[in-house]
Amino acid sequence: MDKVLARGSGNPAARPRARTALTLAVAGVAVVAATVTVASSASAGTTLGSAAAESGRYFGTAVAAYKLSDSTYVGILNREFNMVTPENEMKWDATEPSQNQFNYTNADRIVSHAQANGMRVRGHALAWHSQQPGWAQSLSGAALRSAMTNHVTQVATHYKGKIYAWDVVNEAFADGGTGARRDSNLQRTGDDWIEVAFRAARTADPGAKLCYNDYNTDGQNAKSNAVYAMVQDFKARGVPIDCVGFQSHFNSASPVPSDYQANLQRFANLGVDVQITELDIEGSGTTQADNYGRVVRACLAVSRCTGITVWGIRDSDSWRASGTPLLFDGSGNKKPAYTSVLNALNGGGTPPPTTAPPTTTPATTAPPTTPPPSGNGCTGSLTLNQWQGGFVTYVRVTAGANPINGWNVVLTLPGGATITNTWSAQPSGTTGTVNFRNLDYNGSIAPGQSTEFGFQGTGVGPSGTATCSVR
Ligand code: 9MR
Repeated sequence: MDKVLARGSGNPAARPRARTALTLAVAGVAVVAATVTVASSASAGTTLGSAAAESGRYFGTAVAAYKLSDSTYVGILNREFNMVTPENEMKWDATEPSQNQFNYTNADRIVSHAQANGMRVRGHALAWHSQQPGWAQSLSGAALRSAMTNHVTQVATHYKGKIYAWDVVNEAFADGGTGARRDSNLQRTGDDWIEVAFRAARTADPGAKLCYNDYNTDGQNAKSNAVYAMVQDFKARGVPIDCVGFQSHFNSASPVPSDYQANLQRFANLGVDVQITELDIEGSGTTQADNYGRVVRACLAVSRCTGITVWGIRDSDSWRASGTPLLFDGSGNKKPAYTSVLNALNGGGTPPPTTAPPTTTPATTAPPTTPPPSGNGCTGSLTLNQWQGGFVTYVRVTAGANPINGWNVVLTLPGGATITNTWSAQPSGTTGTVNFRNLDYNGSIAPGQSTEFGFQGTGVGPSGTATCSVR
């Protein structure tokens, strides 16, 4: 389906070893000095794009055409990224400033730059209530519907074969607790405007993945539930949809949701790809870096999360520049958030904190007169996040009075529940009574300390406590 041979794209299974060998060979004499970096992962990528490609994913950025003459900007773009999204140049106002008169000059510059440098392109956005040209803003009813269909058809045809994925429809749902569609001139043409746009896009470019894209849908809430229901309905009725984009614009008022990964996973379970499409996180230093790491690890944990796009390169390029939300500072230097993202892509940040064994020397005096606490030696407590038709359960495993070096948690799922995805533990099955065993990195827990694993499923999830035993 890919028409552009992308740097770092293709069959994930075929690439990593070859790249590793090349990287190490090129590193040559520098290997000794670089031991600390290289040793952490035999196949570590050294740029965002190459690190993401190790797991078959892309790492992209929004690009503004007028910045393609800025050498610092282009240097970072070409070095780090293997997907680009035109930040404004493919929007309706830019591509069809007068009705049926199309202008692709700036969008074409970005597409040409991408093709010349082995990057793929996410098209953004065919149908949206915002950034419409004035002539479209003043249309309604059948005239607007037909103008929209024509726009989708013309633009998707112009770029046929050059787009990895299109944001066919952007931001069509309202914020707040209603789960309603957002009011707009497009919405007032009838509820079916979204599926009409998707069908027109499929007809025009059958090779592009077709995405629905929105914000404030990054965790489970009324808005994301409404998008979920739409995707479920589209899949059931054969409306062509291949992916859902999660914009992921975060700040202190809108932080990374605790169920971010679970939310990506429940959409993936509907049979669509999920993509993080406009990531930026306001902040600085360690806090910002940690949040970026969480987002990247969430995507990596969801097999159908196919890639991540940040919404700009340097902080100064951001639509929210004052919030310094990106991976490079205004001078183009890598920020701690960059390192956190690269480490996460390379798998370096994955293991949850497990507490080191106590460093105090055991007492050499008289043996204890009371026997150490007996029993199972660990406990398992469950936190359930339930929604209609699905759930995520987090299990906290806590050691008793003695250190433990391996654990088993056994619990029984309610009838009809099926596990679809587990992280940080190895499950024995997906229904009924399931035994979860620690992984290599989280079996050892110091006295009184804990670690956490989780699983997602369909149906009603378990809650309460689980039986924990030491291995
Ligand atoms: O980053 C874009 C900015 O340059 C534009 O002025 C703005 C106008 O609406 O759109 C910004 O990009 C938006 C994207 O197209 C859709 N999701 C929200 C993004 C940030 O506003």
